Amino acid sequence: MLRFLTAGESHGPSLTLILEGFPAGMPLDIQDLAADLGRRQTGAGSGDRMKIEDDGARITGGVLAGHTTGAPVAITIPNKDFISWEKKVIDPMSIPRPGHADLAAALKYGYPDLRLGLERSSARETAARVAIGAICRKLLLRYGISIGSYISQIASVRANFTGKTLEERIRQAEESAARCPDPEATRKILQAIDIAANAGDTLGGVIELAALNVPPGLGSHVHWDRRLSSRLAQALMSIPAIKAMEIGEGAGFVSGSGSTSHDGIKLQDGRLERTSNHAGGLEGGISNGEPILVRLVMKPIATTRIGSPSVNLISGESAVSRYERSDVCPGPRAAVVGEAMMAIVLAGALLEKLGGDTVSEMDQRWFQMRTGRLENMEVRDEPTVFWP
Ligand code: EPS
Repeated sequence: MLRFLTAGESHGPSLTLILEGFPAGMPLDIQDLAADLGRRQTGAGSGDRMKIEDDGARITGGVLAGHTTGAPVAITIPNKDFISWEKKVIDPMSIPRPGHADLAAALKYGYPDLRLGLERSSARETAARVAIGAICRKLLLRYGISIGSYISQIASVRANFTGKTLEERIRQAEESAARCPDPEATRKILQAIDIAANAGDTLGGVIELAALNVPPGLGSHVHWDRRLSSRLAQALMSIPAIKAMEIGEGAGFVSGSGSTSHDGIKLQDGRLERTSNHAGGLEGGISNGEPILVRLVMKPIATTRIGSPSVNLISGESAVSRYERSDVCPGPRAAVVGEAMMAIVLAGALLEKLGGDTVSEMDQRWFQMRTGRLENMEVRDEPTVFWP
C-alpha cells in the first residue's frame, strides 16, 4: 500500500515527509521535485511568503545511487522564513478567524494560543504533498499517464474553453498567470485579484483536474474504500479551503435523465469506445479508460485584511479577526496541489493493480493488463449457474 505522512509547522524549521510503499528501481533526484514545487509557488493571488521560500527539497532516505530502493522515501523542505520566527516572542493570538481552523482546533486541543493550531493548519503543508505528488507523477508518466489542471473560474469570472481539448487547456494554463487557459478570463481574473487585494479581501475559485491516458481497471466497485472515486474525494477534499468536489458532469447530472446522462459504448476498430465522458472516467468507482475529470471548489480563504466578526477569547468581547500574512487567491497554486493529490491516489491504485516490488515488475504486468479491446474481454456465451 502506498501511503505518506507529513510533519512540520508553517514557521518551524522544515517540513518532513515520508512516502512508504513506493517500488524500487525508479530513477529519482531532487530535480524531479523542483518543477512542481516551483509551480506551486507561482500564480496571481500568491502572498509575500512565496518571495521568501524557495522550496528546495532534500531527499534524506529511500533513494540510493539515484534510484528508489523500496525503503521509505524521506524528504525535508526547509522553511526559509524560520530565521525570522526562531526565538520570536509574540503576543498570543486570541481572536479566531471565522472560516479558519483557529476556533475549532482550540476547542479540540485546548490551545492556550490560537497560533498553535494555525501553525499546522496552514497550507504551508501542501508543499510536502506536492513533493510526494511529483514522485508519484514520475511513476505514472512511466506508463504514459499524465495529470494537469487549470482554473475555470475565480469569483464571478468564468473561463470559456469552447473548442479547446483537455491537452490544450492544460498546456495553455501553464502560460497564464492565473493558471487559466482563456486569455480574456485571465485578464479579468488578474483585475479581480487586484481589486480584492486592494480591498483587503480574498477570492475563491474553481479548479479542474484531468488525468489523461489512465488505463481501465484502477480502483474497484467491490468495497466502499476501494472505489477510486471515494479515494480521490478523500484526497482532494483534504486540500485546505476545498469545499466541494465534482466528478465528470457532477452537479450537472441533476438536470439530465438516465437515458441522456451516460456515455454510450461503441465498438471502433476493435476498441470499446465511449461517445462522451460525462462520467469523468469513473464508473462503479473504477477507471474506465476515459480521462478522469474532477472539479474542485475553493472557498475564498479566511484570512483577510478587512477581518470578520469574532470574539476575543481572553476578554470575551466582540472583536474583528486580525490579519496574518496570507494569499489573496490561492486557487492557481492550489491547482498544483490538486494535481499532486490526484497523482498520489492514481499511483497508489496503479501499484495495487500491477503489484510488484520494483518498477521492472510493474512494467511486465503493465503489458499484460486488459485494455479496452473487445478481444481482451472474457465474456462468454454460456449460461451461468449462480449458487450451484
Ligand atoms: C497560509 C498563510 C501564509 C501562506 C501559507 C499558507 O503563510 P505565512 O503566514 O507564513 O505568510 O503563505 O502558504 C505557504 C507558506 C505555502 O508555502 O504555501 C495559511 O494560513 O494557510
